[in-house]
Amino acid sequence: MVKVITYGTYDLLHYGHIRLLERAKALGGYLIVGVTADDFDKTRGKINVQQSLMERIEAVRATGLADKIIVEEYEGQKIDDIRRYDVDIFTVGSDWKGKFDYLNEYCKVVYLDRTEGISSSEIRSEERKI
Ligand code: C2G
Repeated sequence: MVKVITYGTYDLLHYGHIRLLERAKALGGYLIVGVTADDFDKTRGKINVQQSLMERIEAVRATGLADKIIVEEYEGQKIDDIRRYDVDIFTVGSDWKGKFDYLNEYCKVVYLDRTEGISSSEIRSEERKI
């Protein structure tokens, strides 16, 4: 079976995330989702994540699209995961286009079109207005 891996924060899970996960799953059949640990997000400049790691994992689990959920904790983990789980395809939204080309050495890299008009940051700022 073709194994696909994708990563993300999935804060306040929304339609854009779900569409990404649906298309990621459709690329293969077995989908591994890496959810970012809070400390890892801080190191990459994501400082205003609203939900805890457990809440974000539960939201991804609730979609029913992930066959396996792992936690992404450090820079460089993607290469380790691709090797550990014998991954065939790495995929992520097109907002990252080009950024993960280096993974082509380990598996196929696919950028899926980002869903326009929705983002966790927008939802967070809407919350502040209420
Ligand atoms: N996404 C999307 N459309 C949106 C918003 C997000 O397709 N409107 C996709 C992103 O491109 C990503 C996934 O949904 O593939 C998760 O998005 P985020 O939670 O914002 O996570 P991100 O910071 O993109 O983490 O190691 C982490 C990864 O590199 C990506």
